[in-house]
Amino acid sequence: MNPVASINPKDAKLTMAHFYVAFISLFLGATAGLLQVLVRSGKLTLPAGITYYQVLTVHGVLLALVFTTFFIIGFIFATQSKTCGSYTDGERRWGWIGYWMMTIGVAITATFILLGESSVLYTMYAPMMAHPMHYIGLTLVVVGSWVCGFVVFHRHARWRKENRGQVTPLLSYMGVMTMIMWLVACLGLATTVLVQIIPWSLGLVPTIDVLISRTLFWYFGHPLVYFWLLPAYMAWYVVVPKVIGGKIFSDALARLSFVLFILFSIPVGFHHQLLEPGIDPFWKYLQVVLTFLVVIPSLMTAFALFATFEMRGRELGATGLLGWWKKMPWKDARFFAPFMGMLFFAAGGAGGLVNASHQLNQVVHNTIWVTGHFHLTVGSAVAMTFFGVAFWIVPSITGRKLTPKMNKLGLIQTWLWTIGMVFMSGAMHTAGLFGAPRRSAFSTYAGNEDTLAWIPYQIAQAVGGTFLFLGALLMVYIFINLAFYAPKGETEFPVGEVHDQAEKVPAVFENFKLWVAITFALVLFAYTIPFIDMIQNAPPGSPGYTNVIGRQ
Ligand code: HEM
Ligand SMILES: [Cu+2]
Repeated sequence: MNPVASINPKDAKLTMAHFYVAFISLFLGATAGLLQVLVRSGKLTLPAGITYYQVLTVHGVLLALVFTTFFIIGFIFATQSKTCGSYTDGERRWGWIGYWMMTIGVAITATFILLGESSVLYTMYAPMMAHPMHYIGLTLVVVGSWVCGFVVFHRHARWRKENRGQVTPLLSYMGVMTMIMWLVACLGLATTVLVQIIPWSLGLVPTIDVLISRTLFWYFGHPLVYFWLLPAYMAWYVVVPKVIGGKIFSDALARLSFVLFILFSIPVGFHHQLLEPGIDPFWKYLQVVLTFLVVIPSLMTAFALFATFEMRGRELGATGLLGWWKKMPWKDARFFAPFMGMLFFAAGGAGGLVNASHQLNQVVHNTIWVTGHFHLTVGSAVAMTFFGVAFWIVPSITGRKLTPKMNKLGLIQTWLWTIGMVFMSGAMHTAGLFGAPRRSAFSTYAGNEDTLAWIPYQIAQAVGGTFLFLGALLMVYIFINLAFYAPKGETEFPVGEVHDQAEKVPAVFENFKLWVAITFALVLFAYTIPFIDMIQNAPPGSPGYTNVIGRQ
């Protein structure tokens, strides 16, 4: 083991184990993405009986669920070990138990997707029905992630006990908040999977209530996107300021924004169901209002980040409104990648306002616009931030050096992703406005003229997707180099300090019970009556539909 590693090498091993799964998933998921854009351009037909839905299931599950979750948990473990101090042997053992549960779960689910038994996409909407083992595998992933969550809670509580009265390390606090959000969100997923879907896929019950299942899914599905985003915010609030040589604008503001994200991202799942019959418009309206409240912490974040940039720029002598721009370390991949992610996030956020607006949603619902949207948010803002983190965290915790060559490749990687995403996402947004559907293979719809107009955009999408695929390959190459081949040595683990003039941190932020209680109160407020409605007016359930011959 390397003595210059920036965290306890045993903790580093646990984090790296998570990262291996994450980057293998990135590689396989990006390969699926390339196949999708090629199929949709009309230039490729999938060979050997592989179906478009099967490939799309691989893509969604591996990138949106596996890459993200494994990277996030690895990242939270490393940042907590760095800022609170290393885990005890007992804590670490539980970390490994969680890791193996998740990894075995992924292996089971991946097997059944590859066998063609589970082409139900990553949202696994009923009444599409997968093989029961698909759901059982995913259950293991979720339960494993909970085990990891409890390790994070335990380490944080131990720090508090050992440092009574002091403000907890910001990164550890943020890790705890992220895992709280994840646990509360997962209650919805666990309910539909354990109570409805698994018994139905096993044939124990003949039908499923689709509306309830989807509602429980989206109760989970929206906070899921914030589970992806909050770790990127951890990097933006705490790591990026240090990378540019500045200070965190305000610890209290960062904590407040995390609290608000929890409150406003759980009781809002209906904004994914605006066109769902069977939900009273009033409750959709209410959840849309709660959705728009998330603008507050988003703008707080944007303000804090750009304030940090400006303060640092002025320290370095910048003047005028945008003088700081020239003072930023553009040649540092640890800065450049997350910064481009932030820019993409601003665009993605604007599109999100469209999605969440009831009337505009009618135009874009289920079109490829939506896919364009979330490739800006999770596919760029989050993914590029994670790449930017990987550039330093991998060598830092394994006791290696981020060489100038890898830094340069990191800059090229960021450009590939940026160019690819501008093309792909731009084409998706535009074609979506013309009505091109998401989740569809290539079709000329019997020569219908309106649909022929989509084809140029689908070709642009394929060009962008090819750049992205190259970007993903380069990222995997950089990861392997940093993990196994980079020279031994020290790499900074950048943890920002708070600005001297920042406000003190009020103790109430540390009152997790209070935030969870308010969250549940909001959830009950937003969901109780609609659920009573759904149960009282339940339609007859649906049998399962599958593309597998011989299974019903
Ligand atoms: C090589 C890079 C990528 C390419 C070429 C790519 C391409 C695509 C395409 C063409 C679709 C839409 C297919 C359709 O609806 O018919 C899609 C869907 C999707 N992508 Fe990507 N993507 C890439 C990277 C990512 C990343 C990094 C993430 C997330 C971290 C991601 C998450 C998703 C998700 C969640 C879907 C929706 C799947 C579904 O509708 O079930 N993609 N991608
Ligand atoms: Cu949402």
